[in-house]
Amino acid sequence: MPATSRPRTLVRCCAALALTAAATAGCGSGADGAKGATLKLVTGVKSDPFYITMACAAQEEAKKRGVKLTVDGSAQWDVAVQRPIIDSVGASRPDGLLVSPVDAQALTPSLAQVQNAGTKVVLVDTAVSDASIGVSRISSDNEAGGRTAAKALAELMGDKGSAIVISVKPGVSTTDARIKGFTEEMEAAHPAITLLPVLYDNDLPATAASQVQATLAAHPDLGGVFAGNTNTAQGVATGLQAAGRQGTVKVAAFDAEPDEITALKNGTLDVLVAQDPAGIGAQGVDQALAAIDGKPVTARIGTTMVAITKANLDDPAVSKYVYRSAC
Ligand code: T6T
Repeated sequence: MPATSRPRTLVRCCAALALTAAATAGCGSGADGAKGATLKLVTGVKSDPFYITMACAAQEEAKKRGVKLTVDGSAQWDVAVQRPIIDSVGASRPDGLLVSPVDAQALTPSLAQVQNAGTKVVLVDTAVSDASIGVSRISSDNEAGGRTAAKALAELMGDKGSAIVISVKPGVSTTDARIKGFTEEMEAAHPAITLLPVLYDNDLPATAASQVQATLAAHPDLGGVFAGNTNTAQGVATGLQAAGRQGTVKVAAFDAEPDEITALKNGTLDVLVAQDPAGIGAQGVDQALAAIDGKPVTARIGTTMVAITKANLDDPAVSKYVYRSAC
């Protein structure tokens, strides 16, 4: 078995520990065999508070575990931007790679190459459809999050009028699941609400702003919007304010970054489905280190989500899920 496929850090730690074996009990047992491992994190979008919060917690966990973690990410939500980053990170042969692939198909060949070279791959937040990729997958239950948003929005709309979903791009595992959960819940439990065709904004707030204004012009009875993530929610809020319809058109949005919280406070957004990017990041490090150390790994981990409204925002048990814009 080539050296790379054996938990390299285990080898190094044993060598290091061997020196001190005289003083301490046996190697690896109890000792953190993954100490000194090299880990890399490639996020979806570097400047996105969701991924900043994830990276901060992953860094803190890595420090606690005595391992080096370097973070990189795309400037925008784009396969053509993220693929070369994954390829170059992969070429550096880290012991572990935590990655949020921005598409469920297009990045599989690159990730397979990294994994086949012996790097332990952990999929954090988004995933690829190929189940052979990754030793662990850690994310919110996005379909359930979509259902929660539908229930909340239907109630806010008084169970009538038209509603629309605006999201990032087709082919993104997380946001596609949110749309699925939202649509199924609306169709099953709120048939009186007319669901307009889904629009995609390429993760650009300005596009979401013009899309919501165009929809208002075409559908004056628009009563609700489901925004699939942070940038979309920002754009929807801007569009409703520009149209003077903030507060009359109800909005359920995913995520809880600072601009969304401001819009929640001023009544432009009504309910946020906040995820736990910090938990995803920290558990990503732990799962990667367990795999590197040849210890049991959890294949799938579902993380916490909370619904935030103006009414419960000041509750510390809720506000702790507001995303950071810096570590
Ligand atoms: O909603 C999160 C993340 O879960 C999703 O995969 C992409 O968008 C965000 O990063 C928010 O911008």
